[in-house]
Amino acid sequence: HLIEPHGGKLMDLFVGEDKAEALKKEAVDLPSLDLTDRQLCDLELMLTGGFSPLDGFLRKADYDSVVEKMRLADGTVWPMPIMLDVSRDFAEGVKTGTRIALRDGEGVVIAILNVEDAWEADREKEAEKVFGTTDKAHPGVAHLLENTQPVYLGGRVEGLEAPTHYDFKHLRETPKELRERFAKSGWNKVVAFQTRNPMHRAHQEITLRAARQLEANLLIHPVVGMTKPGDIDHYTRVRCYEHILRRYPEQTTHMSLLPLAMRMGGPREAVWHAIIRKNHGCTHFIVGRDHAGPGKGSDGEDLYGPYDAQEMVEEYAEELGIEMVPFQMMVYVKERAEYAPIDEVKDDETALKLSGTEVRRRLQEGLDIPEWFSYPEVVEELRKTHPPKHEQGLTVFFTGLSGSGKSTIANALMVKLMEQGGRRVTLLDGDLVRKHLSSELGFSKEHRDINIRRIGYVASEITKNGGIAICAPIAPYTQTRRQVREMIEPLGGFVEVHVATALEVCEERDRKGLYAKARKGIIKEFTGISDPYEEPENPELRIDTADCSPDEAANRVLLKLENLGYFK
Ligand code: PPS
Repeated sequence: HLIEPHGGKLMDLFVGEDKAEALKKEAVDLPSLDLTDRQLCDLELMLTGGFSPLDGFLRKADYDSVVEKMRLADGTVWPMPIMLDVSRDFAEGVKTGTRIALRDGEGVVIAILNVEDAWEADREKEAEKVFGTTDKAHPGVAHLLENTQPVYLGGRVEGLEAPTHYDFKHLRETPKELRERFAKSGWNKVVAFQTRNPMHRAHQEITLRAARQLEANLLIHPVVGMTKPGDIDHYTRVRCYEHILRRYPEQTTHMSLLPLAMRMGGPREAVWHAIIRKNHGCTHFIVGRDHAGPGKGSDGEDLYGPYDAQEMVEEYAEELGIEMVPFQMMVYVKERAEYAPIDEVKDDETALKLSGTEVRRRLQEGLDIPEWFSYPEVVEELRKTHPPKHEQGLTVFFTGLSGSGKSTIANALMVKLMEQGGRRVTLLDGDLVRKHLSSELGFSKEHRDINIRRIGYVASEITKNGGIAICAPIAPYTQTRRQVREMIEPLGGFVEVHVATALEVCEERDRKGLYAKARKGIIKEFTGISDPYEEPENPELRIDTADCSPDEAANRVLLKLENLGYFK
């Protein structure tokens, strides 16, 4: 006998093959919505019963109650609002009774939503109640306030088919499949471990201790849907998990992947995680220090206390049914050569730990990560996807006025890099791009922004694949340059070089005769003359070509790249 699902019944919202065929035909004439990755994650767990007792997206009454009281309208504990957010345009004409075809990224109809409620919510209030703050440094809050569409739809959902995954198929199991596995293997006490990070020895220690204490089996249940921006991608993580799994006693431990979109909601999220694990047939759930923590707020203070999540799960323990296994932070005690909870370390002992930030730094610099911290095969796996800086891709982004010398320096830099050899280099010069990528664009703010985003996109792909992209557009707008930086920095290096040659000097040179034409009004919207140029405030490097030759300038860029660690 396995633990009861939340609310008493494991939901399965799929309609069955015959009805699915009929619904697919009906869907052709229905309004249809292409779901975001996040919505698709929510829908998948709803359909398979991971979100039992939900039978669809929250209706208005449930939403209000969840936000205010952490309960569905019928009183069942439910901490996280799950609605379908849509634009006002889309919502126009949608009313009670409207049926909407919900499609995945490839246009396949996954489910049909029967709209029961459509409303615009007070999202500041939702943030305050659900996340305890409106600080956008909190990723869940930022998503809610900045990237969530204004109209919420709620109502029952009919599932046609599960969203397709091509990766790690053999490791993905629905609540039903996991329950069947547990039943078959006679696992009636299972402790689940939630994670969004690679697992190192401290994590293994926690899970082993929990399983031993309880004499229970262990489920490693990592999130592979969406985690905190900047996290290590799930492909790398799953390969790491596969390595560490071999280090567990045989027959005791199982790993399964959870397509959850996390909100980093700390305490409320911990309660949600517990419910999801209960639905997957687990009897116990590990909650460690700072569970599902969003990090620090914009004031530099932690958004939640380290054990807030444990306290909230404890508060609801009775109603949840799944038992929490709380853990202190685990540290390596040097003198004992073993791990221990931090509160069990004696005064004369040395507690060792490495923060996630420190691990990332060591990967970046190619520095040692000790064996007490992580198994060598796990570290090696991480090093493959996180090579040291000098093996990573990189974008050098020049910005400056027309005639400032961007192209000349960019060319010289490219040639010098080719001379060094060993790196693949692509030059995305302003004129070149306008010929090949942006030939239809003019020089309005809108068109310039499109142009820069295209350059940014191409550069991000080059960077992601380990090459060096050299860009040299004018790129006059700060915000657009920031967007490009944000797009590229997670994938490799981004070095902004402001070619700060003064307008008078550029105009004096007037190589292409454009300034003369701009002054006469023959060319409109000309940067510096009749169009703005916003100077970069914090570029990695600023060069004025009035007092240095192209050779010198390119050399300064090379030295800067060296200084930032991009060469060995
Ligand atoms: S932007 O703002 O970044 O999209 O501009 P960019 O793609 O770099 O294009 C700049 C080149 O186009 C020529 N040109 C103009 N520049 C600025 N303003 C106006 N109105 C304009 N019209 C044509 C100019 O030759 C620029 O090349 P560079 O190499 O910068 O001199």
